[in-house]
Formats: sequence, structure tokens, C-alpha cells
Amino acid sequence: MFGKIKGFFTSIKDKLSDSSSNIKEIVSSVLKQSVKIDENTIELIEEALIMSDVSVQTTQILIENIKKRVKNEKFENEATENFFLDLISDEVEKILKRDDLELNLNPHRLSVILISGVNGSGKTTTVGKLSGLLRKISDKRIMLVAADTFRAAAIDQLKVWSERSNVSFFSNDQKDPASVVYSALDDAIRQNIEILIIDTAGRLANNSNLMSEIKKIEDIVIKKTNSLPQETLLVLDGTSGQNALSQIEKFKEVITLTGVVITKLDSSSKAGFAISASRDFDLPIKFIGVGEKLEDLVPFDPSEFSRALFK
Ligand SMILES: Nc1nc2c(ncn2[C@@H]2O[C@H](COP(=O)(O)OP(=O)(O)OP(=O)(O)O)[C@@H](O)[C@H]2O)c(=O)[nH]1
Ligand SMILES: [Mg+2]
Repeated sequence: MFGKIKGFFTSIKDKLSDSSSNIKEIVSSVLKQSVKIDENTIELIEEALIMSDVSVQTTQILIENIKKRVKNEKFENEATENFFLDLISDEVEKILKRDDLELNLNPHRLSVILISGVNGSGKTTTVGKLSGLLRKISDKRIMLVAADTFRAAAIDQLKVWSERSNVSFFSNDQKDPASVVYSALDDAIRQNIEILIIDTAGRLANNSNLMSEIKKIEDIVIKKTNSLPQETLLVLDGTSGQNALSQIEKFKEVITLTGVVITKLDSSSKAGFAISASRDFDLPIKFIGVGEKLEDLVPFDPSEFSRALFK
């Protein structure tokens, strides 16, 4: 879907913060101690991955796969740092590859994209950047919905993005976000809108009132469209590390997530958790955020991402 505008995206290797490639430095630093193809080196790699915020579960799978390859492919006894970095990069790519990475849209009727996440994770910016991206590759009629009724400034912030992307915008002065979404869906159907992107307020997963509020938004979408949102994306702040993993777990208990977006990978981040986010929770990473500008949302590409991390 986004393939035809590849040139539009910044090279993520250049954009990922130095500390995102920390994972490479951590692995490299242990490989300085040993690059023999043996148990000891593989153990050092295991420790390095865990230190880089890859979860224990995912690390174990990576390590098992690396061991299998080393055993079956009968490499020479001596290797280099790059040999191991390539091997890890390959295995990370395999873990991140899935057949549901593409944004799922209805070809012939209204598609709803619901955006969720904790405070400040980058939801509104992601909605804005995503609308710019979709505007660029399609002539579909797009509308942004301001369902963050907590902060007055949130509505204006989203409106500015809608102007920047040249897409429609919906807000009203109702206080209940589910009611805003209800009215927005009526309006969208009336105006033959094809893609509706809903921005929601930040909520902590342990706040049960706020969590039931987002569930209510999902229910309204089901009621009005006879289907779940085509996409319900959880926006994760890439700088929050392993903590983001527990957010996925909690949000997944309440709403039907279809994928995650990892933002701020241009800022300080170990990025290792991104590898586990997908595998441990069986969810695709759909996009990554690498800056604050319109073009800084990149459709996730496992091969490019793993190469950017390790090469
Ligand atoms: N460097 C960088 N900054 C980002 C990125 N995405 C968002 N931001 C910044 O992070 C801050 C918070 O972004 P918002 O989009 O307002 O976050 P939010 O989740 O909507 O916040 P609330 O609505 O308050 O919960 C802003 O200063 C954004 O410019 C990114 O990919 N890279
Ligand atoms: Mg916001």
C-alpha cells in the first residue's frame, strides 16, 4: 500500500537516535570479549539483548534460533563481530515479519482507525502524521475526530494537523468522548467519508473509568458500523522501554488491539522492547514515529528496521 511512495520516507537508519542503535553497541561491546562460535559467546549475546530491553521470552527464542543456525549451518570456528550482528539481525527480522503489517482498510466502505495509548505517548501527532500519509497515497476522503475531551488544547492541536494534512475535521462540545464519536460517525456517513481516524485522550491502564471509556468508544463504533474498527492501534512511547510492554497487556484486556505504533525512536531509546512488543503480544508493529514532522511516520518494515538496529 505504501510501497509506491518509498521515496517519501526518511531513511530510518539516519533517523533512529544513536541510543536506539545502543542495542548494537551493547551487543558489539560484549562481542569484543569473544567472537568464537561457542556457548560462551552466545551467552554474552543473550545478556546483551536483555540489557537492551528485549524481553526474556523473546531473547530466549532469538538465542535458540541462533544456536540452531550455528549448529546446522556449520560455520567456521572463528567468526567476526559482523558475523554475529548479521546473524542477530536476520533472526530479529524473522521475528518481526508478519502478514498483517499493512494498514487494514475497507476498500468500499467506511474504515475506522481508533488510536489509543497512555498520556503523551504521541497519539495526536500520530493521527496527524497518518492522515498526511494517507492523503498522499490515496484520494480517499479522510476525517479526524477529536475525541479527547479532557484537554481543551487537544482539540485545537488536532485541528491544526487536519489543516496541515488537508483532511476534514470533526469536534463538538460534548463532554463524553463516546458521544463525540457517535456524532462523528453520523457526520462521516452523511459526508461519505472513507477513513475516520479517532484521536483519544491519554489514559493510564490502571484507571478503570478511563479504560471503560475507551471500551465504550469501541462499542459505539461496533453499534454504528456493525464491525470493530478496522484498526485499533496502541501508541507506545519508544523511550519508555519495557514499561510499554505492560501497557500492551493492559490495553489488550479491554479493547481489541490490531497493532502498535512506536513513536519517538529518534529520541533516546534502546528500541529493544520493540522486538518483544510484537512477538510477546502477537501484534504487528504498523508504524514507527521518528520525529515531529508530517513525514516522520514510517510504515514498519522488519528488514529495514532490523538492519538499522544491527548494521
Ligand atoms: N521526537 C519525537 N517526538 C514526538 C514523536 N511523536 C510525538 N512526539 C512529541 O511528543 C509530544 C507528545 O505528543 P502528542 O501527540 O501530543 O501525545 P499524545 O499522546 O497525544 O498526548 P496526550 O493527548 O496528552 O495524551 C509532543 O511534543 C510531540 O511533538 C516522535 O516520533 N518523535
Ligand atoms: Mg493527544
